[in-house]
Amino acid sequence: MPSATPWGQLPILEVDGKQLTQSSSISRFLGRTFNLCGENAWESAKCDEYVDATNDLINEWVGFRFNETDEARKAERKAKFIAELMPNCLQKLESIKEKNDGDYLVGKKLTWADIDVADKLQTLEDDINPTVLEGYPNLQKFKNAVFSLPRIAAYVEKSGYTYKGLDNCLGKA
Ligand SMILES: N[C@@H](CCC(=O)N[C@@H](CS)C(=O)NCC(=O)O)C(=O)O
Repeated sequence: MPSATPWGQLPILEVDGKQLTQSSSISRFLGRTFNLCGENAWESAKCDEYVDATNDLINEWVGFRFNETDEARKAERKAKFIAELMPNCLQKLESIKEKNDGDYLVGKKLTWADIDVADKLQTLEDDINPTVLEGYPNLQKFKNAVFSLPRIAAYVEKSGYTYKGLDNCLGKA
């Protein structure tokens, strides 16, 4: 049966009757539209770097969490994720944040990468363990700064959005 979506997947953003898919493409488009790509081409590229690097981590999380069907392999991949892949990535982000003054990852202003990465950190807290950011004080501060932005806080409050929420939707909680 032909898919109802362009690539057979969600999310989809619809703008003026046109469809855009792929979460990072959607986020980057919104970043450009709302001037959240940093002050210059370099800052824009650093946004891409941080989002792509954390996509690698999250793709592995999706791999064992949702796609892996062999239970032994799932447990093995999850253990490696918790012991190695996630702490390596969090440590790198911690030092990136430590070196950048202010609240955000790139430059002095909020970028789409901040929203993307803060959301991924929230996903890890929701799905792996609420304590995953312990030992990463700069990341905790960063995530809180993003989620305290009034319009983001209002959105989270209204939607009740977390990945636990997604599991509830899928009947897996
Ligand atoms: N690379 C894609 C991955 C999207 C993806 O995996 N979407 C899942 C839901 S989160 C999906 O629609 N899967 C199809 C299905 O479950 O039938 C993106 O970042 O948007």
